[in-house]
Amino acid sequence: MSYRIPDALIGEANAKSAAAHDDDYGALGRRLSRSGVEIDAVTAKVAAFAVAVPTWGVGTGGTRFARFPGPGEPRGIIDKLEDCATIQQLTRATPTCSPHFPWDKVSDYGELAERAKGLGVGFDAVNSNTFQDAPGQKLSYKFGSLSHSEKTVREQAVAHNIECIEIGEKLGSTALTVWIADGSNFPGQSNLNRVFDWYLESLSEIYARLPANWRVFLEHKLCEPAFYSTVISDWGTSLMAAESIGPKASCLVDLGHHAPNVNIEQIVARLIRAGRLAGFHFNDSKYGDDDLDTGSIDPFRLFRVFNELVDASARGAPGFDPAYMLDQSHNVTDPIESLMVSAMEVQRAYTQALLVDRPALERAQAANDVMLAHRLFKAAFVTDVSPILAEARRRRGGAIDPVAVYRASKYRAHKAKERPAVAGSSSGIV
Ligand code: LRH
Ligand code: MN
Repeated sequence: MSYRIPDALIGEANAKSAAAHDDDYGALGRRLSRSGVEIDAVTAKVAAFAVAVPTWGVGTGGTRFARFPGPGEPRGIIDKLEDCATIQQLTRATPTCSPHFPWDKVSDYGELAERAKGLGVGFDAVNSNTFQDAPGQKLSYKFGSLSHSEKTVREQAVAHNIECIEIGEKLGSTALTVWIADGSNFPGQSNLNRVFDWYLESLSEIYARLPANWRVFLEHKLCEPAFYSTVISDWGTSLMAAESIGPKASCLVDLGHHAPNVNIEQIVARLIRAGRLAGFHFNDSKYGDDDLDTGSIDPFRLFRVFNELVDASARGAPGFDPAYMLDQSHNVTDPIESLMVSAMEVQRAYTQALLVDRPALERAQAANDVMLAHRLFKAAFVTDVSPILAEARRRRGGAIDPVAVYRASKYRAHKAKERPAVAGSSSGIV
């Protein structure tokens, strides 16, 4: 029988910290009510907020140089689902996971859906993979996939994406995320226009196989693994593709996929305006696509992004229904701890954005009272909303302090016994 954290452990821990938590929650509630904000209304919204966990994130990540697996590494999708369920059990913020194929391939997806249901985890968008050559694959993606110069390779990539849709249907998913590594390393290596035509041709064949209630998320990325040109390199190209493919296509923003210092919240505002914001792959970065823990480097940027999302929701922006997912690589921490903390940091940015006094901000902006506008904006960001996050968890049966309960449970040590270590170190992101 594989170890699960007993819910009683959460109850005991919450009971121990209840008095301090209630005191903090009460104090914040009194402070917020002085500015006309009813704390329980905010907590209710936060409790309903969810972000999906990437199945490829629960194992230790690595770089091209090395990967240093930790104890109790998940051996396959069933172990990954167990770990996703543990993150959900303690945070109550991650009811779904986002699978990746063929990394999560199994022979019976009906059985997988049952196992996931039994663990209390659902499936968000499925991710296709035409950036690696799978064992036994006929044609290589070395020179591209959906935009490859050879029709046979494009057709192989299209077939893989259609297979991902069919798998997703069995798992109860309703979206396909398509990120392709296609690009070039040398000027002249590829025709920058023709590769986009081939990509659109391939994508329209995938689009034609989308079930009525499905969406396709196009994920842009500035560079890596291609370092001269990338076919879907930025939001503009992604929007051109989505608008030419059809209404079920939209643009997914991975926070790490932009040039340094790009104003990502403005890109988000433009995609919302176009009614084509698919959602997010949340992470953080300092240099490139570092896939660091969300909110660990630039929490103010995350807040600025959520300010655009809350503003859009408040004004009822047409077609506004973004999917929230984490996409990180945990090279030096316990992935479960990183994913729990990151899910909470996403909730934190959302909560802070809910506290922006929008009518007052709008008046200050209209009056060009720059300092007042900035201070009103910043005031929400500097509010410590930790008691609201903890209360939202507690009301959903989660832990006031998920990391403390996780450590007290010795879950990782239990898994180290259950999951014999795979010999030898390797490199690569998963
Ligand atoms: C590409 C990416 C994409 C995933 C992969 C694991 O950098 O962000 O979303 O498929 O990471
Ligand atoms: Mn991503």
